[in-house]
Amino acid sequence: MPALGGTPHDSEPETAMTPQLESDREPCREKTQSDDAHCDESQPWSRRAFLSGTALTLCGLAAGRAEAFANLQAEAVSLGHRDAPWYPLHVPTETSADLSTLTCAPALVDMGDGTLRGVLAYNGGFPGPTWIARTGDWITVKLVNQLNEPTITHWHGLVVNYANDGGPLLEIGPGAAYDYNFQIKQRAGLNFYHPHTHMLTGKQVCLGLAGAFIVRDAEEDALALPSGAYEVPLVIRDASFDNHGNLTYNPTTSGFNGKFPLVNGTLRPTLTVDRGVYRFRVLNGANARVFRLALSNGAPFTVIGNDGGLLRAPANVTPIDLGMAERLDLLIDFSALSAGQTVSLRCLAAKWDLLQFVGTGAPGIPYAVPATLSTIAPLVGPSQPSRTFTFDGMSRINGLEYDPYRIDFRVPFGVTERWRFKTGGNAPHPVHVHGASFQVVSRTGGRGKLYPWESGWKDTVLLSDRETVDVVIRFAAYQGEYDGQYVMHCHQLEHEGMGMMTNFKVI
Ligand SMILES: [Cu+2]
Repeated sequence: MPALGGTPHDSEPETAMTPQLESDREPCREKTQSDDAHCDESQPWSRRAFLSGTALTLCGLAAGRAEAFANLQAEAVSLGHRDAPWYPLHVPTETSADLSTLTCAPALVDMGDGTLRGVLAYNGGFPGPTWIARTGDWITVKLVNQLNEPTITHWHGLVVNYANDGGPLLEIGPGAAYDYNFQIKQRAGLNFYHPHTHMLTGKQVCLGLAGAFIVRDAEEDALALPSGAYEVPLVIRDASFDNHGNLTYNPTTSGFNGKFPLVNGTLRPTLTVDRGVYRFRVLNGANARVFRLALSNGAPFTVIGNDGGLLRAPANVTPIDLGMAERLDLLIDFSALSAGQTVSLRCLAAKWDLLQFVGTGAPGIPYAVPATLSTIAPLVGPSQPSRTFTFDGMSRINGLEYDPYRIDFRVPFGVTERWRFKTGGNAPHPVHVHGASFQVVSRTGGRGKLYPWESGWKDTVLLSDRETVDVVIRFAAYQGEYDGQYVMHCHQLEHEGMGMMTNFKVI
């Protein structure tokens, strides 16, 4: 694994990409009555909220908080400066498999700068608590909806039956609760829980409802990977504030495009690192942004895992395009980073420094990556596609917008199929399938190749403009008219909300 050099802390690198709030901020204006409704009603993709008159917003949560807004203005000015403040990376609270209640509610959180900002939170956390469970554990948790609109939680990456999958028809109203009860039957990996509420997913995720769900198993244990303080989840997303400094959801026709990045809900985060190897569990938690991840000194990442857990073998690679809802398991060796030196995790596409690492100079844990991480048998499917799905425009699959009551196709249980995903444009379309993981076998058109982080098992694959991607998939966990009902959809959440989703059953 390559060891990093760094940049002395006191010399500003020429290519620094400090997130700029000043030029991107929404114009200062007086709060008007329409502000209390701006999150929804004017947006055509929020047709459900429009129709129902649902008006959950953060807008009223901290209304009149002029003080917070003044702080934001002062901060925005300072950000044009090389001494822009960086704040310690927040690491979400961990919870074990036996968490009994998961409550969705508005909350005020500090994103690092001391200002309390309105978000929607799971158990008060932004992101929500990081679940740490093991294969075989049972999850028995009550979801409590303290929002003023429906919600339901989906366990992205966890293979569960219909009743536990959090699909759009399972939503619960304000004040209601939903009982989940399922066993984790899959291998170790980083998963992602978030609302999957019909036509409200994009808004609820954007306003803060998301968290990491880590599964561990004996295979992973045997690798003795960096752990404790040396294993850090990184939930990366973009965000925008309203005039009161609260998170806001203001998508355009091309999706929500936040003005600045957050990692684990922290503005301009910094993490002090010892001279050793760290394991980062990375999730793209954005609604509509692909991150092109790289380190500021050009060193490659060592990728050891992705959506579905460990890869067969580590891969040293940079940059990495990480689509929405995709995950990475990365090792970074900071053994060459001396006290006070910095190196940053960047998004080359947005020209943002996402996270600044600052060396402590203290000895860390060395780690030699094994040449083989896992045994992954290739899933052998047909040479020709069993089914083809075209992702049309911004709202259709095979020409159809989502209808929660229409079953579009049925898949035989236990049979290996080859699914083809195609698009002519309006990408990125990260295609996510519920109910099974798949293996990506080809990409033609567009980027024209597969990448090391797409090997092994995946549940989300990035489809860029004019690409055709084939995956091999086999549903072998749940089946039946009820238990076997799942969705497949685009994880550009505004596309999903507009209808780029389909129902199917595993029979
Ligand atoms: Cu899409």
